[in-house]
Amino acid sequence: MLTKINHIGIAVKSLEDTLPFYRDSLGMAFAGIEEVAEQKVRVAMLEVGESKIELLEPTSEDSPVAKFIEKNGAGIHHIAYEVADIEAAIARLSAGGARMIDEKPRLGAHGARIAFIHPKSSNGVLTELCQVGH
Ligand code: CMX
Repeated sequence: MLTKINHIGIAVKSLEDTLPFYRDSLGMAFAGIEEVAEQKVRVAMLEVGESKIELLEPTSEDSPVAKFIEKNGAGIHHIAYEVADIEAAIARLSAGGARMIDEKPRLGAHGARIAFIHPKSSNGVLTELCQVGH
């Protein structure tokens, strides 16, 4: 069902303050910044081989990422796995008793179709399914 790790999401207070470490010190390829208004985040994408690191900066106090930082501080926020057929993956997880935050896919950064699994039913790790393309 899963084809690879698409990205790891890292919650940060400021993209501008954090980017130099990932882009310049670690030498990751910087692929740009995108605002995902629906999620109230600004996202910086960095490429590591086939996988990506997504730096997530909240754009408002009621962003899920702002709430996460307030509780835990900056750090790893979620892991995203790529799937070939997101509807089939959601159906299989739901049938197995997983609690889906998104019962239907929605649009994430770069036009990917995404759906989150609640961390309470994925061992404390917020987990994203991600279908790139169609
Ligand atoms: N990883 C692990 N656990 C998390 C978590 C995370 N990222 N975010 C919240 N939790 C835990 C909390 O610690 C809390 O646990 P306890 O009850 O044991 O204290 C529980 O989940 C409930 O958390 P909360 O702070 O009360 O927050 P909410 O229930 O309001 O929301 C969640 C939590 C996961 C449902 C919400 O953040 C969500 O819908 N997330 C998916 C969307 C998202 O994260 N978008 C940002 C990224 C967008 C992108 O990548 O494009």
